[in-house]
Amino acid sequence: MKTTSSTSATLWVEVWGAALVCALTFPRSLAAETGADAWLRYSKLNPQAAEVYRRFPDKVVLLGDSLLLQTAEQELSRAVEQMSGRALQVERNSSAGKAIVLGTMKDLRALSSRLHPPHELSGDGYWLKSAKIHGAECLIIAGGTDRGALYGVFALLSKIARAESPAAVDLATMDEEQQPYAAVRWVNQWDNLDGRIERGYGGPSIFFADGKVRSDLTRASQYARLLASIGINGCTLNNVNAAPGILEDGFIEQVSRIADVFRPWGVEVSLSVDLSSPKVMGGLDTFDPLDSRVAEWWRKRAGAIYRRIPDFGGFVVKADSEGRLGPSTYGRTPADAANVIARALQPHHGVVFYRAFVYNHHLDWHDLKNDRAKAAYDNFHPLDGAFDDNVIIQIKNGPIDFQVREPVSPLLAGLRRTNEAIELQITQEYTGQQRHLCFLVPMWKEVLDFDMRVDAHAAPVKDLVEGRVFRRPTGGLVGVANVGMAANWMGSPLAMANLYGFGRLAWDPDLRGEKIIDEWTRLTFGSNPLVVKTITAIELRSWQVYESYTGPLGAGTLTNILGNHYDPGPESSEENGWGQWHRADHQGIGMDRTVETGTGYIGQYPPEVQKLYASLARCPDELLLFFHHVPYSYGLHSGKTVIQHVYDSHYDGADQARDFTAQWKALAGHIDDERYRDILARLEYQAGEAVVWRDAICNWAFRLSGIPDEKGRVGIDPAK
Ligand code: GCV
Repeated sequence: MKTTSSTSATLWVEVWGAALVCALTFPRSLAAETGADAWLRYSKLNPQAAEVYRRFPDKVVLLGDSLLLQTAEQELSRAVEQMSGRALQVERNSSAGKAIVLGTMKDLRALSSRLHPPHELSGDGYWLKSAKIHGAECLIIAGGTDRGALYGVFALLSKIARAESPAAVDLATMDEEQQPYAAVRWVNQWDNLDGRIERGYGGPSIFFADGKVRSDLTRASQYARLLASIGINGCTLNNVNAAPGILEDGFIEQVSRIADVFRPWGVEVSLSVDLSSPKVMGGLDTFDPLDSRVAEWWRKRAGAIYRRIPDFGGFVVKADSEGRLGPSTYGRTPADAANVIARALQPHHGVVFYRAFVYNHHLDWHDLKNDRAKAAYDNFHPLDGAFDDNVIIQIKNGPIDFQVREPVSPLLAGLRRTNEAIELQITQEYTGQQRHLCFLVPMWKEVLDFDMRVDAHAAPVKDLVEGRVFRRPTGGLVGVANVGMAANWMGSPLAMANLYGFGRLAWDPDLRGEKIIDEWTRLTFGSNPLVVKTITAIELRSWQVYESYTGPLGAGTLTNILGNHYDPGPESSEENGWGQWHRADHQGIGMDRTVETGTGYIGQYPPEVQKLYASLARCPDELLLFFHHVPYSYGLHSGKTVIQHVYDSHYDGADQARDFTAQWKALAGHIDDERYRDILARLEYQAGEAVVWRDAICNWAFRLSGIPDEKGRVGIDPAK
């Protein structure tokens, strides 16, 4: 740590001035660019921005010496130096002179009792405040916790890097208090111990290779920094389809090395566990959760982990799902299984995320009453109140499986006495696998804002998962991230907007999608107005464009579900036990999920939502085929028939995908060549794939319906 004493404000200006020259002659955005820095590039400031910040203090006063505060100071110093060329001096616990004062609220009160934010900071919140301390103008960065102080540093740096308006970062007026919306802001990685990542499109695991933890954890440490910068506080390292060996002593030892590189960033590590571990790796003859030997086994394993990793977060469990063993083997419930593990973790303050993704994938498709969408609610609603307080039920946003459009899972409103977290998928499994552009924040916003109308009162999903509606002690958001060794983390530079957006929404679900993508674009590509306008416009359209050529009207993503979850393959969903049916035949299309004539799924929602979806007159077009089976000639609210909508949306979508390429070309010379060419190639590829999708789905729909396209693009109109 640097401990030099003083540098004058003049030097600040001068060094900043030198940085300007540099910025004019060699802007970072035209330098070699791998995308590895993601949104933490800290490019040299442009002259206007530099002018705004030149009055900032040149000294940091650190109120404490915790690991996290040291990280916060180092991040601040490094970024300021990178952006301005100026080295900050660091002092400890001194309060003399103009300074950036960095610490917790507790430390700050000890320094000056009259300084307090408008609302008491709790947990990981922070306060950025310009104030006089002992007569000197200071900028305070205070956290409710050490981690909150780190978040405050990242927030300030983001403002500077985005070159926000002078008013927003004016030293004399700054006063911003932020509190995270949800306590749980976690990511899951689906990394296998052999280094492959299930549904990962950014290369092999940054944690594991050849059955071991990697010896070089540089990337893991960089990932923790990225996560911390957007307020993520937990990361599950391995696939929910977990290998039992992860709990062996030797492996725990290895995992502790990952925890060591995550700790300075305040990101807790956790592990996915296999429920059959007590038998498969522990040598018992059972894994029955009600057997006392099994309880003791989990207790001992938890103890072994916490001895090595005192800040370990907890376990994630996938059981009785897609071939995984679970409590049903012994006639036990998910509550029995979750609680036996929760009780082992409880003395150490760990939590269990028990996934609600429990369903039968051998459903009889002949039976029109069968419905996979009902599974989560059917399995978990009857157990409401039976889970211990350190259990969190992790619920996918929709009732099927991360399709391009689904209604929200009714289970989100179906647990009043149980903690819950919503699981969102950042990695684009069903949404183009990072080869198609699909910015998911607009979709997640719709999900989080959806009002479940519980007991006839407003109950948006964001409030349900955070625990506000039913006054639960904890809850939040979990995102399946699956970054990998690819230099740009996710395989595509533009896909990183989804990871950024997830973190920002977990921190504040009320942020507008436009604001999130504007922030991300400025941090990732700089603030050139043409660049910002073009990238934000493309990203904001991308989900709807992808939807329009892959899965319109709520029919699900019409992809090959038996293979790669990527190519068009609508027939693969039908006539098998997986239950992702569209029930498309020569008469009509869609799943009848009404209570009266269908599967009864709609009955799982609170009454007002039931009414919305049950009524053909009110059901929104974009979910029509999720809830109703209708003839192809059925008239939508838009005035089109279902079949004409399918044709039109596929042609529109493919056209818009082609337009993305044209829009992108306007950026030639305005961003670095590497990313310009990489993204252009991706968009050109996507435009071609959109045509493949368009033709495959339109021909399939024509073959089934026999109804030609009014515009003569699909099939042959016998009348002409
Ligand atoms: C990790 C889907 C995916 C699987 C995934 C599963 C889950 O079915 O295709 O790869 O398994 O969801 O979320 O458990």
